[in-house]
Amino acid sequence: MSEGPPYDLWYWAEIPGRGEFVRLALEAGATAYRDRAREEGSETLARDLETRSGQRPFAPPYLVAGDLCLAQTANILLFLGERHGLAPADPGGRSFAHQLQLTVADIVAEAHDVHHPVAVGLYYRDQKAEAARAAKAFRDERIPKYLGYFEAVLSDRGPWLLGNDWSYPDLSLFQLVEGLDYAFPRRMKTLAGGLSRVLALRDRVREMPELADYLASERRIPFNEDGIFRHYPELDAE
Ligand SMILES: N[C@@H](CCC(=O)N[C@@H](CS)C(=O)NCC(=O)O)C(=O)O
Repeated sequence: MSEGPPYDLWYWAEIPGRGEFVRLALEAGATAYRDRAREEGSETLARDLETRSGQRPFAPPYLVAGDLCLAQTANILLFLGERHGLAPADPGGRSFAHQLQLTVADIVAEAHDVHHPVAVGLYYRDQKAEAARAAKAFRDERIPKYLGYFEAVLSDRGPWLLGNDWSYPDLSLFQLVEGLDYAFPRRMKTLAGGLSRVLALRDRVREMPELADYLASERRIPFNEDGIFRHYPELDAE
């Protein structure tokens, strides 16, 4: 079985979305990959997804590594982390990295559901009243709870989530904070005082030499209102 790089990453071409968590790990690990839907379009991705069988993905992102096809963002990162040294190799560290990534996945899903609280298949404009209620709870309770958790992890260890070296959950926490800042700038400003370690980590990732070229490139897709983190001013507040 051959599953080493170069890899094929499949993710919607128009949004950073969940694909970005994988992309950041591939980029920071200097791993060769093709971003297939960016090259060939999201229709090609939809066709590719339809024709897969066996260990088939439910939804993008998925990563094709030789004979392997891996889906679920945290699962892909577990694989890349192990294969490319982007996480500790010991069982405790490896598992804690995965645990942190799954926690990021949870808040990412909640951030999405703020603008789609009734149904994924409906437009935001068809669920605006429910979204306003969901946004208030997300802003008031969930953002502080999740980011407070990461703040506590960083105060136990630091300066990175797993201690002295960066690992893939750091890249994901960076992307999460960037996304929340984009979607909820007023709320994030209010919370900033209690999140000094999380925000310092965000800045540290932003300055990583391994990511400098990528973050300055057109490969890095800006947040937008088709993605997971959407800036609807009516859903933000202090
Ligand atoms: N739990 C999965 C979620 C995957 C997912 O929801 N992908 C979205 C794009 S970010 C999608 O295309 N979903 C299609 C669908 O749910 O029907 C992960 O973390 O990768």
